[in-house]
Amino acid sequence: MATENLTNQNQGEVVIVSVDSTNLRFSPETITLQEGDTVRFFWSGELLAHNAVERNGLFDSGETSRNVDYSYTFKIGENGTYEYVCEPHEELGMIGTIIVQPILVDEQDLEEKPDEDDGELQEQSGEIGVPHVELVVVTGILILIYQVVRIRSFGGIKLQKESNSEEEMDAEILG
Ligand SMILES: [Cu+2]
Repeated sequence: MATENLTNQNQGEVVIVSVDSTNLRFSPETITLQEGDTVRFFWSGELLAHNAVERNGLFDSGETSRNVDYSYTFKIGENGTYEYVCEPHEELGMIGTIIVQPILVDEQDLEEKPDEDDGELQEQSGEIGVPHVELVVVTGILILIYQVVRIRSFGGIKLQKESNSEEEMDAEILG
């Protein structure tokens, strides 16, 4: 299922490899593709007959020819570096390289998702941090209020004692 999605998402580029003016070199000699992309070996009316054969047989354009139009599409999972040769001219250095990179689209999605999670976790810890500061401030204010109330109630007790002695004096006067 996932593989089908990857194939559909990737439109696939086609990169053409031909033979250069020396008649003994692929052009370009090295190409870089992504999985799903296609290499197209294409030449016509060449002086010499050539072919393109991957060293491990992954692709093979067949018999050497002065006119070749052969394509190979790299499948998902076929990332890697591939060397291919023109069989009659390999010893003369007619060798090419294809670098096939894995598709990055879904890897990027996978990389982005943990980043988003990290961001959420950081935000959450930030939210926890703010109440901590508020708690300290509120505790400090409560301690201040408690002390103010204590001082005021001591004053109140003194006032009560004073009024008590006044009452006593009144009682003495009345008596
Ligand atoms: Cu050749």
